[in-house]
Amino acid sequence: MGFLDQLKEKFTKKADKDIYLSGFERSNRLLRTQMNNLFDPLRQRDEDWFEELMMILVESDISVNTANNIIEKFKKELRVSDISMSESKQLLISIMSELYGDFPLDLMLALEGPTVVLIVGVNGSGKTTTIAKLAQKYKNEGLSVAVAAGDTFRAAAIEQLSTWALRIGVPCIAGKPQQDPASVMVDACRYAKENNIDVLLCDTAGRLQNKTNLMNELAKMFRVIGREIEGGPHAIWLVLDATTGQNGLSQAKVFMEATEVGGIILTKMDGTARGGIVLTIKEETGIGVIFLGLGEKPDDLRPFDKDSYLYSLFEGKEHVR
Ligand SMILES: Nc1nc2c(ncn2[C@@H]2O[C@H](COP(=O)(O)OP(=O)(O)OP(=O)(O)O)[C@@H](O)[C@H]2O)c(=O)[nH]1
Ligand SMILES: [Mg+2]
Repeated sequence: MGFLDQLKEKFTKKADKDIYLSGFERSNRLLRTQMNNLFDPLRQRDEDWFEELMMILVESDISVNTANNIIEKFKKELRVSDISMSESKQLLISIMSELYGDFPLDLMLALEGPTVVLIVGVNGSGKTTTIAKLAQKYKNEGLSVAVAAGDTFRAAAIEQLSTWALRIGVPCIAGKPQQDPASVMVDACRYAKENNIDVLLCDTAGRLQNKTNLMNELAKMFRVIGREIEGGPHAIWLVLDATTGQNGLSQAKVFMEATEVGGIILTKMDGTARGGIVLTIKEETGIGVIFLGLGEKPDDLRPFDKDSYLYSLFEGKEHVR
């Protein structure tokens, strides 16, 4: 069985397949058409063909570096085996899968006490909405959840998170506008310990006025969280707006320098984002995508699944019955 058939077999059994397909539809339609033309059995794999492949990959938001790596590996494998067009498409996908590798998929809960998750990322990337989604997810899983409004920079941010918390039915620990976010974290950690909260999700401000300020503010938050709760924060997740593509990635790198980001949540994948960004992020930062945001509602969060992702990238709706 070829790699694509294996993916299809795995994919058709997944509970999330419809969401993946409809969520990714807009992102991947163009890529799929281009790939189908490229892998037409009547075409020759000459230099022009590889150039076209390079362009398609780069247009799908795979960085030039990553695309070069993929094509180099692809050419090397093709040199040792003379295979048909459709087999070579499978080979390409398997190379992309291998390149992505494997990455932990969800939160590791602390053995004892609350597990603290800090959500960071630039303005408007979707941090607060993602916290609402995560709160809903962990609550659905039977865990006790609280959220902390660590973005005291904008008054509206506190209101936004507390409104979500009320709707989802989880407590929200908030301070006053302009209050030191670290002091909100202290209150939130104490609340979590006293109330046997399993997962504390902390929102942060996304402004990036300068790197030193950002680093200092985040460092202070870590310090106080660590002081209140052993081992905390247990996870630092970076929220990245997929529609900003490689531009967003370079902004994200600033956060990665400032903090130990352990995973990425890629939002707005339901829009016009191009799917290749997932591979670029992993290749350029070594950090994998844990969740995908596929809409604005608390239910619109899906664990990232490599097989489903690759399958919907290359095949899409018309191939799944
Ligand atoms: N379509 C879509 N919209 C999203 C998604 N995630 C967030 N949004 C929207 O993006 C906008 C910004 O989201 P927020 O959650 O406020 O972003 P933020 O990072 O907290 O922004 P700041 O607090 O200003 O730094 C809102 O209109 C959200 O509804 C997603 O997965 N899909
Ligand atoms: Mg926010």
